[in-house]
Amino acid sequence: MTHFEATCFETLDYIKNSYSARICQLEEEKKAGKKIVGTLCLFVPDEIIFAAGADRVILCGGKNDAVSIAEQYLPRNICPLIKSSFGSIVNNGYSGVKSCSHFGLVDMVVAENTCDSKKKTYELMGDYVPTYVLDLPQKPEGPAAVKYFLEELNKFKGIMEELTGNKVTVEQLKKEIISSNETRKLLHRLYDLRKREYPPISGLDMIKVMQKQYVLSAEDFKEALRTLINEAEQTRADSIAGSKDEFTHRPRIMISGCPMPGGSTKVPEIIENRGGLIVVEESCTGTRSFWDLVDENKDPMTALAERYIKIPCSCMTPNDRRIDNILELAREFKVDGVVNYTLQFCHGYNIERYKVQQALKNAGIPVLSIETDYSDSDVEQIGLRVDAFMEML
Ligand code: BJ8
Repeated sequence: MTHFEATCFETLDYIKNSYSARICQLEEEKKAGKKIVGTLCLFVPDEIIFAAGADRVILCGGKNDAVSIAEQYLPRNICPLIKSSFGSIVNNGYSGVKSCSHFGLVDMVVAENTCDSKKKTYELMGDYVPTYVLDLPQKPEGPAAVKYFLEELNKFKGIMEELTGNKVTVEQLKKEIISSNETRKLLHRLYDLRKREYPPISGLDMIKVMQKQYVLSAEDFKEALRTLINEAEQTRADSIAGSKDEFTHRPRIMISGCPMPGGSTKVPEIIENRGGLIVVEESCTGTRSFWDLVDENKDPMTALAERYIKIPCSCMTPNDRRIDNILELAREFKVDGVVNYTLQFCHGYNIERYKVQQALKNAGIPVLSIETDYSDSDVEQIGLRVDAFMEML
């Protein structure tokens, strides 16, 4: 038994094993005429998709096996997240081998102009699945950025209306904003439990839960969160599933950087198997996906534009908000050290590493930077560096 099997709640098993049930659900929805939208980035507001009566799945790839397929079409020196996502789409469409069943079910991909690798890949993706690209201002501060993004979101709303044949009403948007905010609040509650000295859930399990957000329906994810929180809240504050000793003296770690889509758990596994305890993730598979709520008292489209443009992605410049968030999270979650996690060839996060390291150094928080891909070739080497880092904390 690993240290963390002791943290498994029943709901965690349900969440981890929910993939096939979700595929059946999507197939049923399609038969009933519902449209399925695939997204690859947090900048695409779910609320607009749901308000149009469509369902959505998040298509970001985290598996290494699709990378080599993509490399037949794309350069090797782009990030594995893009290669994995594109490899799965190509594999589904042409070889007849389904690597990810939900790729074959989407009626449209809604993509976004973020990093160069993504936007150029989307041009190729359009040959395999109808693809709509949402544009973003790259300087996120100030009213001009919100105004531009609002115009883009209004165009996107029109695209969703065309796809589904349904009008997106103000009432429906407000309802979806409230519903998505409920999920965000539940995630806040779950993350609050991780602030305990002995969190009731390991970082690795939490990351697997966040990865399932990509696949599960919004309602099922919300329901699973409610049950998981109930189970977790019932654990004693001073123990983790009755195994207090296992958590004594474990350095509290924040992971910050690139997303970790489903299938990519290499670095968290190494950290927790070598004695660390991940208590928070500053990433798009962590706090960036739920931290800020959408204002429920404003015109819904304006509120969505204001909330989503604030996501501190490294494609934005300046992106000081991310640095502020990292420092704030480090304080709130009482972290002993930060693992700055980046994917190979992700220039945005790799360049931003310098600012992150400087800010953490000034705050007296140790940082370990790991740049990796989805393969297992560097597991030993990362393990040695993590060991040395843990010794320091
Ligand atoms: S909002 S982080 S989900 S773009 S890792 S593909 S940035 S080269 S995934 Fe992302 Fe949206 Fe930003 Fe979040 Fe490019 Fe970097 Fe690859 Fe990335």
